[in-house]
Amino acid sequence: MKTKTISLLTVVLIALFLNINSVHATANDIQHSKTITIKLNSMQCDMCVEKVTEAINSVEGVEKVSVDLDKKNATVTFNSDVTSKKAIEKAITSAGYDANNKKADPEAYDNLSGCCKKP
Ligand SMILES: [Cu+2]
Repeated sequence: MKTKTISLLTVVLIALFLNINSVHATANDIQHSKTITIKLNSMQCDMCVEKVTEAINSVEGVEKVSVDLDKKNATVTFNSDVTSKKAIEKAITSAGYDANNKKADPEAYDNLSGCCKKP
């Protein structure tokens, strides 16, 4: 009987410990997760959306990307321990698109399809 009580207590303690740990991990993730909006003024069409999304997703540490063609911006959630706004902007300009006040890489821009170039 006594052994049973102890083992039950152990199970409860382990469960409690695991629970505390997972709550802690979640709080930690939120702390290091950052969401920013990047202006994408040179985007023209759905192909641009695809390319920009792909470029942002290729950055290690990016957790969530949503590119809006009408608003001409991207909402990006990333782990600020792994990457930065600057690194994400660089990935976009390297793909041939303007990102915030940073201009597209001219060579990458030249290689874009005609429909993706500024009118
Ligand atoms: Cu396009």
